[in-house]
Amino acid sequence: MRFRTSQLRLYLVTDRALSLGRDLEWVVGEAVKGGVSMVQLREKDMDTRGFIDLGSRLLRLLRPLGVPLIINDRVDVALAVDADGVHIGQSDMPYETARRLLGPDKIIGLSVENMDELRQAESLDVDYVAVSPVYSTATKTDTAAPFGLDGLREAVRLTRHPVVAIGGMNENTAPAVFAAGADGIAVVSAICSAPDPAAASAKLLSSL
Ligand code: TZP
Ligand code: MG
Repeated sequence: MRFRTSQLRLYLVTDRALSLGRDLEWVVGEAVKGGVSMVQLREKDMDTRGFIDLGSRLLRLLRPLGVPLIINDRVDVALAVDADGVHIGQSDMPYETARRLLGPDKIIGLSVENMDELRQAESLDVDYVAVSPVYSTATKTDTAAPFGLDGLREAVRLTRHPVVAIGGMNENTAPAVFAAGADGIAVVSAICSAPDPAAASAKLLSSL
């Protein structure tokens, strides 16, 4: 077993630029105190050395707590730090290649941006799919058309994989997303940009 589906429930995706100048380790530590159950380190512009350093530090924080650390896009960084897995998108390394490099025991999550991609993911042994985006969001503007709640419900019906909802997740949107059948929400700004990331995480969980 690579992880428990329940660990997808509150999934933090990091963004240093949205963390109000605070140290990312602190933000992640507080978020986990508030109940975050999985963490994805997402760095789009960091050099490889820095990415590996930061990943190693987060792993030292998270592993003793049993919170999986997932690396966005970079299979090499995930291998270098012995992270728990990777999250890939449709133009990243193909699933089969990532699985071959990472082996059978690591977590691999895949973003799907439409129903065709969701159907294609049925033949892959991915650990979860991220329905992206559920709502449009200022955090990522180069997204596909939002699924909306109806699209999310349809995605949950179609797929055999656990489903994570991403895009515009906050304490107001989360309850309906879970009611639509999502196993988890992946959250950037509602936690990274919160004045108190621990309180924000706890409040998100208590809204469900
Ligand atoms: N992928 C699809 S939407 C998104 C990513 C990384 C950003 C979600 O950010 P927020 O602030 O939780 O809406
Ligand atoms: Mg990607």
